[in-house]
Amino acid sequence: MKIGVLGPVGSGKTSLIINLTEYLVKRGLKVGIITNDVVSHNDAITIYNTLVDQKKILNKENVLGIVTGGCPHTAIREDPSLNLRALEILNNRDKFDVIFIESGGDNVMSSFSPLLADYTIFVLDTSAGDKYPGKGGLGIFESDLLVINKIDLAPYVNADLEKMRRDATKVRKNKPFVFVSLKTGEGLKELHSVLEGEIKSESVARD
Ligand SMILES: Nc1nc2c(ncn2[C@@H]2O[C@H](COP(=O)(O)OP(=O)(O)OP(=O)(O)O)[C@@H](O)[C@H]2O)c(=O)[nH]1
Ligand SMILES: [Mg+2]
Repeated sequence: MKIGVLGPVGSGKTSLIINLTEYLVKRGLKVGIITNDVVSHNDAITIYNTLVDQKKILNKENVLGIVTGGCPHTAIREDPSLNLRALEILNNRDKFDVIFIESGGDNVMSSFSPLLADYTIFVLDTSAGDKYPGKGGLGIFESDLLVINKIDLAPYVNADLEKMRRDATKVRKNKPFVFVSLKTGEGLKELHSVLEGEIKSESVARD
């Protein structure tokens, strides 16, 4: 299953992928990761340092970093050729249950080409205030799962989580969303159970 993770700069995409990979690997799943950065390999290096070097739960061959050199949005939608090639390379290396693809930090209109992702997670940052998700945007409307992250920071920016809940319910209609803090662990149980359910139904549909 290919899971695309996208959202604004610094919202917690890499932190989310690290957390989810740890969770899934502990449950016996094989996970690969592709990161997109605009001008660096920063995210791939963070993932390598955490999951390969420190925690030793991933082989280094399971992580590929792409430098898009331009608009991150283009690399996951209009011209996904670099990411398609990265997927091909990973799939030639091993048989993965899940491959995460992290987009470079982008705006609320970004979305994944269906060629790249079977399932998409849009990550919002509560410390940017409570105006989103209410202001909307393609990624917020259409992602399969909206993760409203950094709720531990809400009091510092007067972000009203109930307003965010009402707005998310309204703009996403019946699509799911979860409130989490990747720092304190709040909400992660719900996030893990939503994701596990999706992975199970995808694998039943495939078999
Ligand atoms: N307080 C707090 N900090 C968080 C949380 N999640 C992530 N962070 C911090 O936010 C910063 C950015 O997190 P990343 O995971 O790198 O965000 P990103 O979306 O991958 O960033 P880019 O790839 O650069 O767009 C890091 O310093 C994280 O430690 C959270 O729930 N609470
Ligand atoms: Mg990142």
